Amino acid sequence: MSAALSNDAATQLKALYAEMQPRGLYPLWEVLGALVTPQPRSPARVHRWRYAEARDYLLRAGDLISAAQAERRVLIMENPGLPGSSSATSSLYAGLQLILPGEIAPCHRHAQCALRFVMEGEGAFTAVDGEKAIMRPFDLVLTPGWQWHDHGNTSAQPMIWLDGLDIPTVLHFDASFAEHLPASAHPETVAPGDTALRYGRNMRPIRGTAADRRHNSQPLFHYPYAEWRESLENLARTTAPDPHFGHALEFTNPADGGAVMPTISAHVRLLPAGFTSRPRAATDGTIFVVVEGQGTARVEGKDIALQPRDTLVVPSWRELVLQAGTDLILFGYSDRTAQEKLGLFREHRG
Ligand code: 1HN
Repeated sequence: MSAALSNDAATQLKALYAEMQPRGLYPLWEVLGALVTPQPRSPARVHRWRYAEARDYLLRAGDLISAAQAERRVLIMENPGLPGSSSATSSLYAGLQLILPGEIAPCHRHAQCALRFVMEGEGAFTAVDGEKAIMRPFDLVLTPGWQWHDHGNTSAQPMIWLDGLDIPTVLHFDASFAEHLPASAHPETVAPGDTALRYGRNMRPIRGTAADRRHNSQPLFHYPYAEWRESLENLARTTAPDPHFGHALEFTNPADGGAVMPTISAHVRLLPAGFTSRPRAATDGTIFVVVEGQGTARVEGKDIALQPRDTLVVPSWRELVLQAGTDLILFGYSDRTAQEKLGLFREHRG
């Protein structure tokens, strides 16, 4: 407020607030500055989870509770600035899921969109509407909203992946629905790879014909490491790195050329050995996974060492500088596409 209140007015206002409060009425002028900030002021913090540490706790949980008992055996990576929220950023969730040999995580579906980014193990599957995606390290697998999904591990090793979901976003809109399939696994509908052949070759079955069996809004759900890594390698061989991103590729939805899901954007980037990015801040708080290499993330003057399989969260509007010691490959996901649809996304490139 510009001019100070008299003591008398201040006292009377206090009494007025106390009288209004039981009726659900509050003075905006007391809180306006905190509601409409000149810049984002996320309570979320920059945080890194070391993979080896989290993995150890996850395996210990695996000795005590089965995937079937837990429904999903997951350690939530909760942002220390958002306690009690089960959130990594204000809009997105991150967790590490373990499925042991022989286990099944039962079939369900929910309004929330999910991605899986494989950390270790090979040969377990996520089945989406009854089609298995056989998972290998650093594959991206989607379970878009309301698509049936179960997980199973028919391999001989533990399988661990990162789950990324829009749980806080759906909670924000009070729009959560979920249901279980009466059977623990969805009946197998087609052989693994069928969707990639039908919808992943810059072609698709003609709409409404007998072969058109996937959702029109997002038919694809498996983006294999072998494919994205080759594309990134080609960029690195043929193109100068972008000063802010290095070599970067976004995963797209072939239905509309946009982000993989309505609320989540996902990308990979390769920073060549010795590269230091220009500083950049963006409104989409981002969760990164280190795929290969070593490097440093500098945020707010603090250096965070990055090792393979570590998870790093950088909240909205924190200026990030990435330094690559060796070739550094990162996977990242954020709510950028949701913000773009709402006209909110902004970035600052320094
Ligand atoms: C979920 O359905 C999975 O299907 C993993 O694997 C993590 C976290 C919150 C809500 C639903 C899964 C989840 C989840």
